[in-house]
Amino acid sequence: MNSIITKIEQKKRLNFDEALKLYDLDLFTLGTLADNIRVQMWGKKSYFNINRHINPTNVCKDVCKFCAFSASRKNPNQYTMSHEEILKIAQESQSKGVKELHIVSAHNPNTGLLWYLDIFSKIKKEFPNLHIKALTAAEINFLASEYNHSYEEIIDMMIESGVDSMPGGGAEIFDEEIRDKICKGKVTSDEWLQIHKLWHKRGRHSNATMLFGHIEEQKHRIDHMIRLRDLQDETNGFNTFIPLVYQRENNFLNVDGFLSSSEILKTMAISRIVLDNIPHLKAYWVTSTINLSLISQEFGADDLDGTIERESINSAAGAKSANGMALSEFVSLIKNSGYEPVLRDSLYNEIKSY
Ligand code: V47
Repeated sequence: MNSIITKIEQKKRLNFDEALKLYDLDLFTLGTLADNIRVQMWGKKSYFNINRHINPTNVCKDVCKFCAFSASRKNPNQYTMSHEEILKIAQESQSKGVKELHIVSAHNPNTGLLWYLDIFSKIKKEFPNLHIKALTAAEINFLASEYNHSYEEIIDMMIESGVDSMPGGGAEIFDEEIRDKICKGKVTSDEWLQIHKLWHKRGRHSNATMLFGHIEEQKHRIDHMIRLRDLQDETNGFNTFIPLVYQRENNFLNVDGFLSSSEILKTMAISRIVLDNIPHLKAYWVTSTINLSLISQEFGADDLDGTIERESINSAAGAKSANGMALSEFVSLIKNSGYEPVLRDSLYNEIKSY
């Protein structure tokens, strides 16, 4: 173990076996190693943005077992928003100071391709200052296969319609055996990585998530991180890594028990150490809880996402995030935890320090 610690201190890259061994370290040693990296990169700054999540439809062709958001036997309330409804939300958001719209839908085969894409041009035309972070690689894969387009064609249409960056959703866990058990039929791991690669090749940025705390093992998380690290070496297009803690209510996965907080913090810290080429690590308070996200700042995380305003995907599965958080509360929570809240834009340009 000492040789692994020395490697980390000398900023040398860890291989799969070394990274997996980090789970054997005690929490505080691991936290200190990750915190040293975080402080060297970002000092005591904790980034966030003022954002609004919009989930325009929950009608979905795919059946991911962990998902409580899509309309199904467990959630019979189907909805699909009109463009007018979405524009109204964009209008309200802008007037409240929102800087980013995070727009992610289910895979609805009934709307047509233009319903998905035209809304972005309409938003850009009326609200050119709002950053549009939209369409996961899973949605791009769905649109490409449903409407007979290549990934490149869908990506070009997104750019023409005004999408600025891509969110990190749909990555789940890359290991093919686990992926088959939790979301068979959806975008494959290679396809997810290929779509982000093509997006990065257009000079655009994206994020990457990892859904953990369900049926995967520690080795699958490390494998996931290393596949992302390999792609980042090629493209340098990922801004942020976001470990999402699995929420277990109202879905078909039947996982008993939650991950322990120390396992979540260890995974945060290991992510910071292993992903030496992805600049930011997000503690997404929606799935980690706000308290654990604040503690995660000492375990490598430098970003707490944002105020969110509305959230449907994780709150459907039990997260306490349906109504977001007030800006003043968010800022004082970060300050009171000993960090410097820094309002950022979607590409991490600093707007204001509190
Ligand atoms: O891809 C679905 C996850 C993701 C559950 O890019 C669940 O900045 C936990 O990707 N328990 C969507 N997670 C959210 C997402 C995201 C969130 C915040 C910021 C960014 C970003 C991206 O939510 C899905 C899926 O992995 N999810 N069900 C669940 N039961």
